[in-house]
Amino acid sequence: MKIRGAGRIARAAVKALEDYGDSLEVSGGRDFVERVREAGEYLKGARPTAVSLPNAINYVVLNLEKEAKGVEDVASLKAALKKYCESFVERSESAVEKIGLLGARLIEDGDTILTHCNSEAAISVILTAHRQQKNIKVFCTETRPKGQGYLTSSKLAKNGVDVTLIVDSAVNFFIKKVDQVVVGADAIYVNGAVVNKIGTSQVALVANQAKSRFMVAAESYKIAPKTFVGELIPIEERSPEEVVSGEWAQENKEVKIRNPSFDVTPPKYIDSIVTEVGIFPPEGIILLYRETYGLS
Ligand code: RUB
Repeated sequence: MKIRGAGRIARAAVKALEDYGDSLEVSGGRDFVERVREAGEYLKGARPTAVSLPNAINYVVLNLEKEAKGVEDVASLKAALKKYCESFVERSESAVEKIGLLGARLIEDGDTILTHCNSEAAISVILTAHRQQKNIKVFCTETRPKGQGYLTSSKLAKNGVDVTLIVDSAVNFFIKKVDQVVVGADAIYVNGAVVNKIGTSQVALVANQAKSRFMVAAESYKIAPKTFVGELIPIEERSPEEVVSGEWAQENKEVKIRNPSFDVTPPKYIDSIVTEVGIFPPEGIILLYRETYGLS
């Protein structure tokens, strides 16, 4: 939890893989690739829900494997690993900028926006609209239990945006004032359902009822390819200590505490998924999947 947000998690993982590869002392190319592959598998276990993490590792490792065929010189494989890690990081950072530009097109002057959690991509949309002189107001949910909304509201306010911090349970109270919800994603199902911070689906339900638009801002590498064959994305469950103090838990041992960190918002509650390669209705994500993974 020192590194939060699916995009940052993916970039941190490939940087760790690059450092690990650089520090490896091995005798041959095959050994090098094998050790990098193993380290990649280990890193993938760090955060089970953010599919950006395995997608980033796979991008680097598969490209390294291709380049490594017949190459035994470790120095040139280290250089290849560095090249692919850096190209992922660059692609990821530029995606956030492009999403900002595309998403801001859907924000109108005078709009009131609501965001949940702390998403670089969602913040990019909001800040781009603000920089384009659109007069916007933003509600940020607190995002219990980790309070990522404090980070988001602080960042937006420091950039001059008119921000109001609210508790998560106040979303329905304020929704009538909200023109558009903007959130990020940890993973996207091929059918356009979106996995994001716990509470996102509740916000979506409320927004749908109030006829507020619902935008997801997410890099294309958050599409989870395994969902094409019906696999589900695991939902990370964190420590009860994030929810209550140790002292309270001790005094109330009979109370069970659950702390799932993410939930799934069905496509019917989503108006647009803004990626760096275009804006899609949730039903259109399958096209992006086909383009990326080459299925005919
Ligand atoms: C963060 C979270 C974010 C997404 C998207 O959860 O749910 O909305 O990861 O973020 P946590 P980004 O704090 O538990 O990691 O757009 O930055 O990838």
